[in-house]
Amino acid sequence: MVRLGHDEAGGMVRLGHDEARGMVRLGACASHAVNSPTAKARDIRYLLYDVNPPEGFNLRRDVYIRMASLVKTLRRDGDDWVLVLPPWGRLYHWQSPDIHQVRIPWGDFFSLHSLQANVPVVEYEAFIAESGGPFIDQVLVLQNYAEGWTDGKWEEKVDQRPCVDKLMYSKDKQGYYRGWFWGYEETRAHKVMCMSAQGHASILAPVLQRNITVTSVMLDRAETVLHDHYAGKDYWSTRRSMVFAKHLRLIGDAFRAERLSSTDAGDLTGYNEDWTRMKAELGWAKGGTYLGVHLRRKDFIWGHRKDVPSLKGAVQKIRALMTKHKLDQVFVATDADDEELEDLKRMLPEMVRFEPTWEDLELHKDGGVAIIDQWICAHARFFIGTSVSTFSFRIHEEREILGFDPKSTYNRFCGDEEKECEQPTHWKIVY
Ligand SMILES: Nc1nc2c(ncn2[C@@H]2O[C@H](COP(=O)(O)OP(=O)(O)O)[C@@H](O)[C@H]2O)c(=O)[nH]1
Ligand SMILES: [Mg+2]
Repeated sequence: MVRLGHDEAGGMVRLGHDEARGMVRLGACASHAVNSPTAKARDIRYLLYDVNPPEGFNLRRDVYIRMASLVKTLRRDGDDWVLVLPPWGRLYHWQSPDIHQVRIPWGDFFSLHSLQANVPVVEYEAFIAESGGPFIDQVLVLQNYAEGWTDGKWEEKVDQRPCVDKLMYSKDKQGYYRGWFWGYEETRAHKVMCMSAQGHASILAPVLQRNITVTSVMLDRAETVLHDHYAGKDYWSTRRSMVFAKHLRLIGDAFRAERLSSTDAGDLTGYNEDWTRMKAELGWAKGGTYLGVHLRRKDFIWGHRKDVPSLKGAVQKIRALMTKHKLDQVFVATDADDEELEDLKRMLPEMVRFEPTWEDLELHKDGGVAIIDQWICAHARFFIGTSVSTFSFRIHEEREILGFDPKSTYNRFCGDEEKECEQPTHWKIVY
């Protein structure tokens, strides 16, 4: 049985990167650069990372924020660290048949230019080209402490330790380590070791700056370390920089206009391509005249979770919300299987869904379609999501960025028998 964990609270124009690497910078101060001890060039170093295989798309987006924060910490003092974007693929939920879903670059889903304006990043293939081949100097497999929290006392710490779980890397005949490496079979690592870590992402900074001196370091099981400061200014800068790729936003916008009569001008959801200038006042955005719904099913119902409604319960809530907010349109994003989907269509015939053709799916993949669903939900007048779904959480954030009244965003379905149905927390953007 796969563990589908959700430890949310618990992580390209290269901005400044090309300059710092030599030419421009040295050129500017050539007169004293060569001999002056104070003009020591910063070495370029690469931070790679990967996440526990069963984790889904939206928790991985959260881990990116933790790693971006670590890179910012590393860059503050010492070398010219660059974050290498782990290619997407082999995700548990991405099961559309006959579609090749591995080695997908970040640029297919996100605006690299926007990511770059937050922290220097490169795609994995660019890393291979720049660093001279598919080699990673050192892999650190992060893990918890075998002994747990000693004396029930929480403290931040990091230590090299024997591997707790079976190592997912093995030595080849030449002595290199082979592993998954995002489906890049030719990639090899020179060294692998396990590291017990307990605390926020930046506790790794001293280790990476002092104990390890090689150029490229990969943190595997990067979700082990927590956010440096969840929902703080730095968290939000990174989150705001995760602008969806323009082609996906355009598809979502065209769908909104055609099927839901929703436009940015009419709904006050204007978007600035430059996220650093996007600062919408809360309550400003009105959204299209539809109810946005994220109804998470599959593994969320298999365990008979008490906080997830039956289909019937969900439809009752949807109808109640449509009446209350005087909305006659409803957009539904869901991962329901075919059987549930048929039931849902019967109970809620007016529901609008984004249904990709096979060609759409081949082109944009399950990840792109998920983003389009999120984008459309993010523009609804009122949104309701599913309890502790990171897919729903990312929609909350997107609506916060667009400037919706929090009352229209932080809502979730309750289980049919759920007594105390606590609603999601409002995380306000810190600019
Ligand atoms: N297109 C689409 N995919 C969904 C939807 N809900 C779930 N999924 C898929 O299922 C995955 C859910 O995993 P994850 O992103 O980890 O979110 P979580 O498990 O809900 O916290 C998503 O990444 C999608 O691939 C939905 O409403 N629309
Ligand atoms: Mg998940």
